[in-house]
Amino acid sequence: MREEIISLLKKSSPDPLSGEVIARQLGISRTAVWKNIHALQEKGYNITGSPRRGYLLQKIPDLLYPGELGEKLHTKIIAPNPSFIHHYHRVGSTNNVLKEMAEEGAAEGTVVVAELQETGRGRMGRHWSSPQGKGIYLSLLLRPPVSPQHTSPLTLLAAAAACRGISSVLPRLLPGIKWPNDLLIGGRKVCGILCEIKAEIDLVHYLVAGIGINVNMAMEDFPSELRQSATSLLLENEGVVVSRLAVAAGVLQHFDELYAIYLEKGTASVLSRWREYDITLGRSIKVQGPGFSFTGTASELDDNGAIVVESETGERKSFTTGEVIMN
Ligand code: BTX
Repeated sequence: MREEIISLLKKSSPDPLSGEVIARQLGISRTAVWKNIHALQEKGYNITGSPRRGYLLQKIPDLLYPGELGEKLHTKIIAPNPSFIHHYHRVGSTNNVLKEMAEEGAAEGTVVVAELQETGRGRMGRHWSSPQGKGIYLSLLLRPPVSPQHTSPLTLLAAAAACRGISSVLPRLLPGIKWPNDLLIGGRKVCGILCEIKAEIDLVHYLVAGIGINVNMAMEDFPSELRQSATSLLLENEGVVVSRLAVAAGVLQHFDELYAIYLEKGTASVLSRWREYDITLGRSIKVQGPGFSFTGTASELDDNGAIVVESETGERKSFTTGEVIMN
């Protein structure tokens, strides 16, 4: 009912709509209209009411409500309708919430978004800073018909989709991808991606792609240890507030398009999109992870998205996981 009221108010805007008309169109009482308007105001919608003119929607909140996000999407697989989107004001980690849903049979394309993560996770058990209402914390569920060893391109796909989503709202900003999927602007991290899979040897049950984007953080919103290495879209946008709804919708829209291409045409199509944003290849780097470290020049991506590194002595190694440090 509330979504129907919002929809009527949006259609009528910038003119107000009387309680009587809303009540008649939705077949409810004027008291029910008033109660729903009050509930919407509590949810952050700025609706003014005057006894003679009626209700006027002044502003929608920049919260990632399914109705608002869904309205901006024209997707086929990822959140094809708003019922695929699950919004929380506060969670531990959106990846954890979505993994539980996946275990219970949630469909491919299900999306979880949150305003705040208490225990947002990065790779290898690291923490992801997720202050309330400042960033985008979203996870989406895929059930790709591929074997587990062929899922690494999907993490690259998530990075390319995030770059495209950001650029669709802020074309002036030029995010680059540090392999495999850190988005940097001016050398500082603006977005991180955590993909987790559940699989058997030759069958993927599901993959959860978690995307965290720093949108409206001022420098003081970051913990002090991140202030040298992190940035936000607001900071890169000369302090002008950025619509989280628009960025989240842009990312989901581009994810949907790239995933459809991936399903139809395979990995090579993803790698070419990823390369458009790459800032790693050709650079002198160190790749490290549990029990390994290798220094050399990032020479290419192999057919599966692994990075090939060539040392000074000509030794070549490829890595499917690891942390890249750029020299
Ligand atoms: P990562 O392991 O590449 O990055 C984690 C590291 O990045 C941390 O150790 C810290 O140094 C730094 N860091 C932490 N928070 C931020 C931040 N907000 N901005 C910049 N740097 C930061 C990256 O892992 C993967 C992050 C995925 C986050 C999403 S949010 C939705 C989903 N749910 C969830 O729990 N994780 C994902």
